[in-house]
Amino acid sequence: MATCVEVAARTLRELGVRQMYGLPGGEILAFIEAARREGIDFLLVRDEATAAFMADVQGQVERRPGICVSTLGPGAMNMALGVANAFLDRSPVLAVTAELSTAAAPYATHQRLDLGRIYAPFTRATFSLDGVDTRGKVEAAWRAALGPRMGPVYLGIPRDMAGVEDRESGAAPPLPSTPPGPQRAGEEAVAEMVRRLGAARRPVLVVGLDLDPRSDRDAVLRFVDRMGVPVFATPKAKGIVPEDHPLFGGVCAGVAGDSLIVEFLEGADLLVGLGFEPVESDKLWHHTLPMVNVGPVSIADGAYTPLHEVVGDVPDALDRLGGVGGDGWGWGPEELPRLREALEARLRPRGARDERGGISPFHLTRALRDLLPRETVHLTDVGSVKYVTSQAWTTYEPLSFFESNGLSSMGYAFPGAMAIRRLDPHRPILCTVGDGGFGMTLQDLETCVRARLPFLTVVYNDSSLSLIRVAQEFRGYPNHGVDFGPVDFAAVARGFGAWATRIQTLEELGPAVEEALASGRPAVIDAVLDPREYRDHAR
Ligand SMILES: Cc1ncc(C[n+]2csc(CCOP(=O)(O)OP(=O)(O)O)c2C)c(N)n1
Repeated sequence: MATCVEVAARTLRELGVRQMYGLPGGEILAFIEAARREGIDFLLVRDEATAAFMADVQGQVERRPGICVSTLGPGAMNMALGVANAFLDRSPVLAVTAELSTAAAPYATHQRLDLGRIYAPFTRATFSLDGVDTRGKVEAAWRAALGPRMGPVYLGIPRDMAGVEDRESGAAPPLPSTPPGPQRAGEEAVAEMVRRLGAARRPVLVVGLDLDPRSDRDAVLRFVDRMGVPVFATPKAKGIVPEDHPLFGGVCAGVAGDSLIVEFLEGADLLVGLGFEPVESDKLWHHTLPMVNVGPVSIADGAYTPLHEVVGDVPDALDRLGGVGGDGWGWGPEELPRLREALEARLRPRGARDERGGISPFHLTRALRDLLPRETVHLTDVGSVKYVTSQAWTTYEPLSFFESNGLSSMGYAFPGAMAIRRLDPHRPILCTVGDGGFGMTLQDLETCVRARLPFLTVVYNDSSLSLIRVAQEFRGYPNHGVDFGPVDFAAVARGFGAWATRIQTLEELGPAVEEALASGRPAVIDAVLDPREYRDHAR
């Protein structure tokens, strides 16, 4: 007979799980051992949040749950950040933690936290195994992570489940491990959308994270071409519309040059979301401007409801919207190019460069784009760095740009790059991260060295929490509590066994990138920045 943890591990294996990320404590060892015996690999990382961010990015790419594992108490609390990120980035994740032994729970207080309740607000469902119907519970957890809207699910394993023989109660009927896909959208909803599109004079399209980047893409591009109006992408949908498309306007929702984009959106008479998800919008234009949406699930939430929604299978719905559009739109031929020029001017540094040296973040981003292949997967961290990279880095393919946006958490990009490398040993990968964000995750350079996960990280190093420094300045507060001392991240990275160098000028970038890639090792370029242009980007 199999124990509860053995059944849990076997079920995961049968669901196709091949790897998990985490950091153990004694209480979770039996589960990790059962998984090992099932052939599920466990990658030890140096912080549980790293494990959860990795599971999140893997989940986004594979559209099936990534698995992160921690012990109870402190490990579970550390992991919570990455799980919360998966919740607001709509990524399927199974977050497995140990729980207090069920026998001891009524008496023990050491490390006792009600993890199910702690995780509940930022997961789709929570489960705790008790040795009964374990297969059904693990399958239900898996299914809950997949939809209707994807997200993380919490699975607690009490310590004593290692020795408990599992039994089937016969009460839980087996269910398919994937939920059904979106239904065909209703006729009336589609007809009403056709009417609204027909009545619009100046519509724009907003492509968002609720799209399936693989299966929805072709229909979205056909729709964009049929409409023939400006199209914008939210950060997490970057690449679904190639950014050299003549109708592409820019990245909307809280990145560099946002006020220019919002002004442009205000000049539209209808925002047409294609899988738009309001969780990406850090402002309220989706609420204050007239917005309709076509998506796989409803985006009505709390007091927010779009003017009209078509909910269901997206490619089918878009194709049924027919040959809308034509020559009648009220957009002048110069309006989109004018926005693109204004955005470019907003991104470019103005005036003389700082005589103390330092590289322009905009020019650094563009130079990296020129140096790296078109299909590079770029993961960027939160901060001013994300503002500039999201707007200035051109993305051409779906799933080739990743950032934390719903939660906007620092410390995401580096683990995300680790996950991409685990999934694909060959694809070019770039991780861009501020010195603040890198300081939160750089210890996992050692994991990259140990597990042979080579990729290029470029640190946008300005010894400051720049985005917050700019916000402080805008509010008229004195500089206080936002600047770090200088760190030589190249020296630190070498200490972890990585290849690394430090650059002070843009001319040094090309040779540095070449050497970094030739090294075949995890590589860090510590780029010393002149961050003054960040002030303009934040407007
Ligand atoms: C975990 C976490 N803590 C705090 C914040 C608030 N925050 C947003 S951006 C930012 C500054 C990031 O600094 P850095 O990584 O150096 O990037 P920069 O802004 O300098 O480009 C902070 C503190 C956050 N988003 N996530």
